[in-house]
Amino acid sequence: MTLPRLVSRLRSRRFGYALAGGLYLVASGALGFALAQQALRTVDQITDFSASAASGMFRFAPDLVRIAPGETVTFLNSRGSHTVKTQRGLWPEGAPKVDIAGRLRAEVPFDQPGLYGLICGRHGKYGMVMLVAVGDVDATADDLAEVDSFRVSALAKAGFRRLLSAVAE
Ligand SMILES: [Cu+2]
Repeated sequence: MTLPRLVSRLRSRRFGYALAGGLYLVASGALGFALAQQALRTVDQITDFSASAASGMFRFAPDLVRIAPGETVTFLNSRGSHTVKTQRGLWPEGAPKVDIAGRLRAEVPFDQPGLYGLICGRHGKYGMVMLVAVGDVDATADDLAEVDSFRVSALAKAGFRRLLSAVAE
């Protein structure tokens, strides 16, 4: 083998490694992003007896999810005591209601833009509520005022006000 040919072969191998390394980084980055996005859309229902307050003992994690229309949220652990239910008064008109109970995993597509309030049937009284914001929506002062009329506990109202404030204009 001539020297120039050897050099060119080494070069191409090095280039090959670099290319493979680059592709690996891109692929793992894309996978990491996809997993992170999926994690953001997975809501766990938590019972944590080490929490100091009841509102922390029973909670949705995360309790605020922002997604694009048509995306799906996966709800985990609606078995046993936790449920996931539509909060009347905080739901886009005509959007299908959510009522999850007795399921380890439930996938819910949210097609219509808007603000979706969800409450645990058992622990809503302790403030176990959450909000799904679909599309480019912000809560208005009217949305916040509307919370007063909800037939839920003071802790649940406080939870909805906190979540709506977080997505306020
Ligand atoms: Cu619950």
